[in-house]
Amino acid sequence: RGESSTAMVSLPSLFTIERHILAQQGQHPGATGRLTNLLYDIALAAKLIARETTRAGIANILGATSAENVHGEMQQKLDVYADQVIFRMNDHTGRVCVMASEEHDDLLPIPAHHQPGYYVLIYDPLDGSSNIDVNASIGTIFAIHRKITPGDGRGTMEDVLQPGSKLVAAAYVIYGSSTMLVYSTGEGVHGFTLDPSVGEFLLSHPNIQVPSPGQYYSVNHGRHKYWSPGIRHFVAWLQALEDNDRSPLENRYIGSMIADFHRNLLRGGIFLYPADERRPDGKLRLTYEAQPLAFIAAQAGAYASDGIGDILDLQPRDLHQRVPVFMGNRELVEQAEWFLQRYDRDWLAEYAKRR
Ligand code: P6P
Repeated sequence: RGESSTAMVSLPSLFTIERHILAQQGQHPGATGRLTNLLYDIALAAKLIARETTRAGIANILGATSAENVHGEMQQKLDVYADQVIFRMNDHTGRVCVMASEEHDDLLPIPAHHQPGYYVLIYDPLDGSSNIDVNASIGTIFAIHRKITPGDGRGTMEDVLQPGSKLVAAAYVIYGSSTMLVYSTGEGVHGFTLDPSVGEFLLSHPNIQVPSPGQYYSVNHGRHKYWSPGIRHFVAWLQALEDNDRSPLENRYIGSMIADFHRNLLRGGIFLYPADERRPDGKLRLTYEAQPLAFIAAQAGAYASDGIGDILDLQPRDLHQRVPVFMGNRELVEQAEWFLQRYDRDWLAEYAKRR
């Protein structure tokens, strides 16, 4: 008989997201497990959406539906699928008191026959969906608040429109060459890669911290003619046009915010979608795009600004309000703030009235 081998089989890091979430809960003695279970539900929704995104071409869910979403954008079928999966995964668990989605004008109440819960779930089911048909990376974004209105009934708009600094947790999923889920509950930022063969998100990027100095900048140069003087000067600074003893940053822009944000988080850099002549408040949405990513950025040692100050300090006025966005290494974002202060005082004064 051969020697009995005592060598352990080499197992990949089998630290699943469920185990990680449970371990994080363990660090909060008073934790009830409600947030833990909500995060489990989010991870499961992400697996279901990931399965469809990889099958989009085969499952003939490419292409737009005949429906338009609240912003008049043609709804891609995968958008609709992702939106419904997330809602149905959370409408009956008794963990959520109200939901809100990029795809719906108004709040999504918990159905009358289900018990409402303690958390508020706001989400962008499939950001960058215009990239589905060209097979570019797309993403899902989640923001989780506590219910703040009295009583244990259904949540209201007041529960949804809270500053990002009040977030309990935030997460994004990026459906790219692999599917990753990145989340934070305020205890650092942790990335998990989906192993489709076992259907598990396995810890692959523990304690993500943005590297410094940043190497990349992500902006849509096609909008240069609409940019303010401050933005033009800032982008020229990023390109080191006037500065012979400084190297330019590399430009990378996919046009899918999650993909651009994720690269800058892992490699160091800045993603910006500034206000311009055609978009006086920028393009990106505060409650389900900028706030959750600003929460994650802050937990990863990075910073997110609207050009004046920390996005986490903004008090949302409207569920779908837009906000200028500068997210990444603090020194790069603060440099953008400096150029706006130096060259765009009129725009800043106008914007500050709406802020
Ligand atoms: P533009 C995708 O439609 C999106 O909302 C973000 O994901 C992305 O960063 C941005 O719009 C791209 O906008 O104007 O550069 O095409």
